Amino acid sequence: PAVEFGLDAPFSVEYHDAIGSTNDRARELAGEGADDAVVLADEQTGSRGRLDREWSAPAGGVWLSAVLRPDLPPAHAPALTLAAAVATTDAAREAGVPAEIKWPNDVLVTDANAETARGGKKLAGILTEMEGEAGRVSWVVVGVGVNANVPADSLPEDATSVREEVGDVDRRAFVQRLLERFDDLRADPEAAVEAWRDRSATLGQRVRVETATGEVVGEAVDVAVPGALVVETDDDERVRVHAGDCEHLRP
Ligand code: BT5
Repeated sequence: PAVEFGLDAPFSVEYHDAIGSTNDRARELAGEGADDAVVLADEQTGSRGRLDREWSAPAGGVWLSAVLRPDLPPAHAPALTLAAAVATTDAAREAGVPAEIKWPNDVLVTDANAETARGGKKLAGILTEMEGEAGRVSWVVVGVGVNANVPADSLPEDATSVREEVGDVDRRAFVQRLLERFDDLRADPEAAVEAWRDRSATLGQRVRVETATGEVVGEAVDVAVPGALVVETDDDERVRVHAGDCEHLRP
């Protein structure tokens, strides 16, 4: 059963020892009119990544989803994903893990062998879902999954955890820090984008992005408000990419 989590954060927190997916529960709460609510779980049994990919969420992680009702056009919602990525990166860094962000939503441990340019192992991911009406957002659910106190051998091969990198972290303090930082940035897309730039593993890299309308290859030169990646292609065209899987290529 859900219990209240004694957290001093600008969100009410509903805690579950185990749940299917915190994003699914958050969507349910959103449908009931919730606002500034967070669902947090120790373990998820049916969690999702983007494009319905599977997400491993064993006991000991930080699995949470925030329900928000921002007064925004849907096109501005990506800034919330960037804000969550920044908040997660900062919480990880404070826990002693050198983290950076791969566009748009992967938090990676900084690759000590920078020659590969591919980025380090994945520590956290973000899944943003929303519903809108008449050109405005009615609710957004921002789901954040952080491999906190979980053994790396219960994760996919390209993944790592806080435990694996530096040892266990105080999850309550971690969540508190993450939510406070997210709260600082969520109403300020410019600040979120600025902070995202500073923590980016993608800018300056040669990338291939799979978008719904085809593939874009070139150098990632900037991220623009509210969250588009700007890619300079080989024929010197600047293309804005709004969504898609991004791969760092060898230079
Ligand atoms: C993501 O998807 O990175 C978004 C993950 C969001 C998970 C959170 S947990 C709380 C909330 N509730 C949910 O049900 N979901 C959210 P994507 O970029 O599509 O990456 C998915 C891919 O990452 C998978 O195909 C695997 O290759 C890999 N993967 C799966 N589990 C992982 C893990 N725990 N750590 C690192 N990588 C993982």
